[in-house]
Amino acid sequence: MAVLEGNFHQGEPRRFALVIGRFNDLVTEKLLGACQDCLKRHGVDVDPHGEQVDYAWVPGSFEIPMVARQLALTGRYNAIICLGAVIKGQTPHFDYVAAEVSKGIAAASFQTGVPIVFGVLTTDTMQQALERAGIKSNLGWSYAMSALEMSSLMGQIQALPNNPQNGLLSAGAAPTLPSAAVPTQATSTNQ
Ligand code: INI
Repeated sequence: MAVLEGNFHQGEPRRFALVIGRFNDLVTEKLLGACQDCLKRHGVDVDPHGEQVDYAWVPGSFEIPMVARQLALTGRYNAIICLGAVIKGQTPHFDYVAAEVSKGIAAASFQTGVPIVFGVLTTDTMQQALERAGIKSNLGWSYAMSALEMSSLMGQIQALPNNPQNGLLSAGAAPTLPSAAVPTQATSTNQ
């Protein structure tokens, strides 16, 4: 039997997508900076013209889940990191946006089998958001760590003996093809 535990170093190069909300970009750009720093220091080439990280900018957190799901369905990524900042205002708008982005990201991850990191701050004030995006700590770093760990863990699950998803990676697929994108095919195949 096995103990399954993700690690933070790259065995083989992995691919990541970052989905970033422009709304409150004072905060989201700081989350992005720490996220890139963490990935880079763990050996990931974060250059947008490179082979390992793609970036998708969306208007606000509400749009994050749809884009994250579409990216996950491409089968191109080992993990996706969503970065947003939802900050309470004078109206209930905050509640709608916060509820949809959290539910939507969870649903997208669950439906696609690709780890999608919930890197969306939900705070009462801009001060609280900034404290979590660089003034005190920067959660962007932790979100990148979660993506590294989860992509590694999912790779280990994929490699388990007798996993019916194993044989389904197409012969010509890139070695970095995330196994997580495969389960929908696996369920219809009797191996
Ligand atoms: N989007 C955010 O990312 N953070 C917020 O705090 C926010 N507030 O409070 O309005 C916000 N709204 C925009 C929303 O995400 C959509 O982009 C917009 O409603 C268009 O669909």
